Amino acid sequence: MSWGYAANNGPDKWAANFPIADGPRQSPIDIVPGEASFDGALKPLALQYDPSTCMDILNNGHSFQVTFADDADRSTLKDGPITGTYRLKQFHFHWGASDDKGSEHTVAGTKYPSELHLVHWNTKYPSFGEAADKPDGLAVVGVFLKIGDQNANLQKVLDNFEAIKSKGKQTSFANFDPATLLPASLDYWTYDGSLTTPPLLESVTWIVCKESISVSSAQMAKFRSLLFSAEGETVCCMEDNYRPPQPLKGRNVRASFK
Ligand code: E5Z
Ligand code: ZN
Repeated sequence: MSWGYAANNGPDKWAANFPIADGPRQSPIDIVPGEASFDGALKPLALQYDPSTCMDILNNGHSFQVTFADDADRSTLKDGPITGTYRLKQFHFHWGASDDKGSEHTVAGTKYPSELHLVHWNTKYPSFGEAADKPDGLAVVGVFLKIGDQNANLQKVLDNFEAIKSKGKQTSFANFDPATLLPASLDYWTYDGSLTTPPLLESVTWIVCKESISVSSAQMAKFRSLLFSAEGETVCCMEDNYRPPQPLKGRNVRASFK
């Protein structure tokens, strides 16, 4: 059986096939602001995104992802806690069955309805696949979603959901600027972690934004209109596709802000 988020193949079962699930730097974590150490040496994030690198939207059966051309340094992340240039590969979300849960990271135990992940890979390696299992291979920027005003930029993505309802479906999506999904402040917490889905590789420098972005409850409902299931299979709504917080195991969480 392949991994998922159901009782029989969900986060509690992943360790059977992916023993790194119990490793020293797993994600997500509960971020306790009072225990994070301010680090004045942390640089501001330098994000440079080219909307023309946006390619398509895919339902991969675990989430939906917007994929970017990563064959040149056109959409990049630099500075912050990282060294060198990381290229944007894709962004995706995690969410709940209702608005009271769904984020992967939590802040002092508080869950948000959803969490956006912008996934970048270190160009000191030749490809995403080569970077994905290196300790400094990936950098993921996490952004919490809260319920509030409808998000007009996110709506551009949601307007394509009819075409990607079931697992394996893909549709072209051009000229989208992922920077329009970022909060006004790029203050962040950072720590060394992992992919939050199998293969749970311990290769991610996590950069979690302090400030959340707004989304309407109707937009969250639209996330839940997607399906985990492929066409022709028993219909299964895509929801609760998040991993809960994992043990910190002595790791340091640093803050870019006081
Ligand atoms: N939720 S997340 O941001 O932590 C995240 C981001 C990216 C992936 C998963 C979770 C992802 N998964 C695809 C499979 C993968 O990209 O990681 N492939 C790795 C290739 C590899 C061993 C290289 N495997 N060596
Ligand atoms: Zn993710």
